[in-house]
Amino acid sequence: MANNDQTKPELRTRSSLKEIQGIPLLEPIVTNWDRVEKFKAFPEDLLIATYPKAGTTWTQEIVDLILNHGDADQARRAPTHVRMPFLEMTAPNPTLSGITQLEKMGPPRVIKTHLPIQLVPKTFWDAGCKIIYVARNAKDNVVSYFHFDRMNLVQPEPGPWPQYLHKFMKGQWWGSWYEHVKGYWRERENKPILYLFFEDMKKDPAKEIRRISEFLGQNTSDQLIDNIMQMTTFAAMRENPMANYSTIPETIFDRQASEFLRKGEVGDWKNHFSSQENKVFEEHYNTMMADVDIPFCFSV
Ligand code: PPS
Repeated sequence: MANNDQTKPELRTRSSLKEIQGIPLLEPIVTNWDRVEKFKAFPEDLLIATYPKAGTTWTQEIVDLILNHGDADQARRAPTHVRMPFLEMTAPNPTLSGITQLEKMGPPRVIKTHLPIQLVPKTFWDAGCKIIYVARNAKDNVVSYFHFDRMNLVQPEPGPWPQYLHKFMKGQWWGSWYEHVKGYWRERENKPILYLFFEDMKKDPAKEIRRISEFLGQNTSDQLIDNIMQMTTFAAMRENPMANYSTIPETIFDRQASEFLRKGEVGDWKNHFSSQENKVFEEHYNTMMADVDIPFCFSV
């Protein structure tokens, strides 16, 4: 048993939660919240916002390649979280602390966040920064999040799947999926937000890469779009050490529990939801989403 304890670093590292404006976040993020609030954005900065596990890393890689005109070597200059820091994340390792990284960078910066729209620092709106929001259907999103919480030893303990599904429905770390996707959806016409869907990226990646390129004001040729599409397939990114988070130590990412790039599919929820869970989930989903019409797709 003693040996087992030594091989279970999650007992020491999994974070507790604290709330900001009713949104539960990892405790170190809340402790350092004043740095997020005081953050100064440049007008040229781009924010990539998602509910966790909705396709952030994929979109980051596409954006970085577009901005670097498809230069693969340039896109391999550093791991994802160093090239495009995670705004609110804070950790003892400075390369994992978003604001510490961002303060060393000049514009234009590409910044990742999982914050719901009401917690996005005002500086981004004041500076008129563009935002790319990526949404993923709730069922695949919760499955991906479950496996991520099993492997990420900093996140709170996921517990068994049935209970995890209920936690997701109630709103868990980084808050309610429902409110998150609705918040950005409602603002997409008033603010410079490009709202994308993971499922569209799977169905027609070239089309979505072109939309991103146009949103960024880049003139990307069809050939370059095709090259970027090839460099950002699930298989290509899974093999790319600068895009697959393999540089994160095993004490944080337990790859025996799950890979970061796990399956990358639409419809994997069918392998996880029992028919009863699906029924209860759908009833709840229909209630929660009754006030909006966001065209989510649950299979392709
Ligand atoms: S995080 O931790 O919130 O930043 O995670 P995020 O990057 O948002 O989501 C991880 C899921 O996205 C899948 N992924 C991809 N799918 C298809 N193609 C590409 N290129 C790709 N890159 C990442 C990744 O596999 C996770 O989904 P699951 O379903 O768990 O595999």
